[in-house]
Amino acid sequence: MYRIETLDEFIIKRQKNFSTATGELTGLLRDIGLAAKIVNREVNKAGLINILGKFDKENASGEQVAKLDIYANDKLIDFLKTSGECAGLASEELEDFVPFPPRNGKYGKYVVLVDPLDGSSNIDVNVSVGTIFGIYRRIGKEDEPASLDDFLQKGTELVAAGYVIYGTSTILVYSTGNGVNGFTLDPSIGEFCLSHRDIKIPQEGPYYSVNQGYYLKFDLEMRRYIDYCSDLNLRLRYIGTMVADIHRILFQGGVFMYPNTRKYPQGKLRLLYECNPLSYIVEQSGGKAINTRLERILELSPEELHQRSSVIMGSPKMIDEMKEFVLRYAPDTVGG
Ligand code: AHM
Ligand code: MG
Repeated sequence: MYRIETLDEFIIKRQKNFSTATGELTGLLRDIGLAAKIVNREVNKAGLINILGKFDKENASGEQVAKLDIYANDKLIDFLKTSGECAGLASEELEDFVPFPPRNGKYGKYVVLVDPLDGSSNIDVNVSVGTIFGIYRRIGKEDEPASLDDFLQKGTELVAAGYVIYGTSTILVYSTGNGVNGFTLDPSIGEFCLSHRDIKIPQEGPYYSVNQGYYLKFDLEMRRYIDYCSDLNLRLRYIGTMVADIHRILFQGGVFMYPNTRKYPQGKLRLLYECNPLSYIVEQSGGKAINTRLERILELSPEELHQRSSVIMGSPKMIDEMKEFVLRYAPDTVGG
């Protein structure tokens, strides 16, 4: 008989496959799942209560943030701070990382990076938003508090990453480096239930996702590639919530691009808590993720918390095709 499998059950079952696992990462993932449920509750009732609107402050990247961003940020801190497994959190909403206090004299083994509410400009109009997270094992010792170096690790060092999409249903997708699985929140029982086992991105797909409004601000090679997508009659879909655009591509195939523009010469999206976790998921599902210099996103060396990057990710065949455009039109821009 078919029996549902909850996120907690799944995480614990996976932990048992690793004889050396101590349960700390398991606890951390469960805490993130719990925080996601609380954020989901608030996102769902955002239209009903007076939580919408803007605070009179800007986030660390100089953009206006909606109140729910702060709420999601605070909930993640609340849940992770007391968990004991996490030594600190860095977030799009905070200029500096937050170190967490020790438990029983020991600091947590892991640090977490988050974009608490991705796509926040979509909240006011009832369009999907998301949460993105990446987890690293700390470089520092357990008797020392978290330091910046713990957070400035390459994406290749991620031990787990994922996202939550608050859409027509709420889905949590994550990987610990052994494939990608998705869990849909069943509101009647308040549990994330395994709904998408071992997600594999299609080799190619019918969608391209880019803010075409910036077309004239992109470099020539990206314009030529976008022309090519259009010539192929690929369908343009751009939600303005990266999580939602990637979610579509993960299941139906396609390519997501946020190239550098004149306004954002390094790209707009943040390497550590937007590009890296989603690149990890895309790669774990069989896809590829690179920047416009054709460097693998996960191999980029971060220098600061809020570092930006250009990004192109999605179905592997399409990324390979995109590379050809860069090599043809701008061979000199290609990185080492
Ligand atoms: P946010 O995390 O501050 O909401 O911004 C990130 C978002 C991505 O989710 C989305 O792909 C992009 O910024 C949209 O930017 P633009 O409006 O420039 O196309
Ligand atoms: Mg955001």
